[in-house]
Amino acid sequence: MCFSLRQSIIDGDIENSLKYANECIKASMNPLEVLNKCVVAGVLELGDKWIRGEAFIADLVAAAEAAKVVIPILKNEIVKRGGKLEYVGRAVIGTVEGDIHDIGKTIVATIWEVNGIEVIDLGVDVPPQKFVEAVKQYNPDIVGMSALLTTTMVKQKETIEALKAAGLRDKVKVIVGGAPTSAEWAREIGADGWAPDAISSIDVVMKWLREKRSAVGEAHG
Ligand code: B1M
Repeated sequence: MCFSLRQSIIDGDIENSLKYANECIKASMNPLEVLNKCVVAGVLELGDKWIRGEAFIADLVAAAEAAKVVIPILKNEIVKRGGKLEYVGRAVIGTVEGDIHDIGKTIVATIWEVNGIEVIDLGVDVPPQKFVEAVKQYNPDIVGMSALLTTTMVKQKETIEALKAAGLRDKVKVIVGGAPTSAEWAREIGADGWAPDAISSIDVVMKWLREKRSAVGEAHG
């Protein structure tokens, strides 16, 4: 079943991707494992083919679309199996300006949501000023930025600078991620945190939310 789902993602076949994702759920497979081993693995396998010249960009786009249709179904299942529904914090997330890769960002947003974080997803190609406006509008605890290109990583830095210039930097914790980024890069640009994948990003942001709650508790106690 996982193999069929992975193949449907590779084929960019939305109908079959939905069918096999639902079959995986009916068979009581772990939805997080299905996400990683069947959906993400399919996109990455196709990415490798593309690098070898065995697939076209249009194939990658179709695979990404199929993946994004399946992600909400798996998310619902994760919530059903005990993911949190009450919000413990709020985050604004987006893929930085010039970058349209959004599968990783969407998975990070999904994992945050099922752990009880209200997520405002600004989408892709988000300019620094749009992050600034979103912080003013939504007053989040966390700002998350994803970048998949070495040429767009610098926008994470520019966004942090824009937050500083707007006097908002101290109001939020900033986490950055995406394949070309690293802990060292995060430190260099003045982010508060970095995570290599969606699952480990939860430890980072939950720690911040716990610290914030206990600081508020102490102030009121
Ligand atoms: Co593009 N692409 N792409 N691409 N693409 C890469 C990234 C590339 C590495 C492929 C390669 O050459 N080896 C390469 C970048 C090279 C570089 O800069 N170092 C590349 C290139 C060059 C390009 C174009 C320039 C190609 C062209 O047009 N000539 C172009 C750029 C478009 C643009 O953005 N302006 C382009 C276009 C595309 C598609 C549109 C076709 C498609 C994206 C579709 C979509 O997302 N809707 C696409 C894809 C699919 C890929 C690959 C194959 C897969 C990316 C992906 O979805 N990975 C990718 C090669 C690869 O990664 N093997 C490639 C799966 C995803 C789950 O992982 O996004 O890494 P990832 O997210 C992970 C972690 O990084 C982390 O957690 C996630 C989940 O665990 N994470 C965070 C991510 N964000 C985080 C944020 C956090 C914390 C953790 O906190 C906020």
